[in-house]
Amino acid sequence: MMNFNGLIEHARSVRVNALNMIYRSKASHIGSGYSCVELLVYLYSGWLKVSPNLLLDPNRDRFILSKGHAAAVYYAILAEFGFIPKEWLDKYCQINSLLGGHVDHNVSGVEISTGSLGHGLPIAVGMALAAKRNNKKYRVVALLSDGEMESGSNWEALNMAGAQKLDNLIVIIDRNGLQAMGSTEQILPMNNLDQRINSFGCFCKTIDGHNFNKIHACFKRIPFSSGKPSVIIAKTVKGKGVSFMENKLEWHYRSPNNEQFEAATRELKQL
Ligand SMILES: Cc1ncc(C[n+]2csc(CCOP(=O)(O)OP(=O)(O)O)c2C)c(N)n1
Repeated sequence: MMNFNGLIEHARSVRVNALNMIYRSKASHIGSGYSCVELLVYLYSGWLKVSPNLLLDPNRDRFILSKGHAAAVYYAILAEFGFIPKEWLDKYCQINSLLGGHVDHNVSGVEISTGSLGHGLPIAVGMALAAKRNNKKYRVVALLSDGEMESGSNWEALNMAGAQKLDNLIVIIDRNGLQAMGSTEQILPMNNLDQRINSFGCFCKTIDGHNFNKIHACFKRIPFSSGKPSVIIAKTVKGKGVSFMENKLEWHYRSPNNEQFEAATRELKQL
């Protein structure tokens, strides 16, 4: 049985660390990171069969953060779960730091570099196909943003994943409804996203992406259907955890000033 209190504590710690990193370096994408904290904490708290000792194990599960601009939160996750030293976070986005503003595979625990949207899922499909061909049991998880579903490469990849019956592939779409310059619905509506995904031979479920009970209930059932990729549309809130950032477009690029940093720190302590 999982201890959800422990997971909530990890989520708080990751949000605090990412806030410090982004404030210190005047970097961006805090809202993008905050929307996927619970999903990442859940995956790294035990669901993924990967650990700092298993980095080169050919049977390890593979995780790809396709929305590589959420690097601050992902690096905070890697530090939280022992893949990199916590002190490295202090140098995030600074000269001579290994930790830059987009996810880099030179960092221990990172499978592939990401940041140019639309590439994570096609690579994940290749990895999942390789597992099937080589009779390996590992699973491949790709976490995408919703705006990223505007890239045709993702639909090509889903089409292939369904056709190849990749039930070792798990796709999570961080459905926070906002992208860089507006809402996803203003920029390119995603009508019937779940039905469109299912029509490619995948099995899609929609969950609350911040609720550990719901996330756990969903992940226990993977694969949702034998012979089909499992796709999770995780309904999330961009900027989740800090009231004045939640669902606010400007927190895609904005970096907190002193007052905002202090107010956010106070709120995160009370969560
Ligand atoms: C191929 C490509 N084009 C443009 C960008 C610039 N860019 C960075 S984040 C972003 C959109 C963010 O919205 P979304 O993809 O929904 O992610 P969110 O941060 O909301 O989770 C864009 C267009 C990019 N990283 N890659």
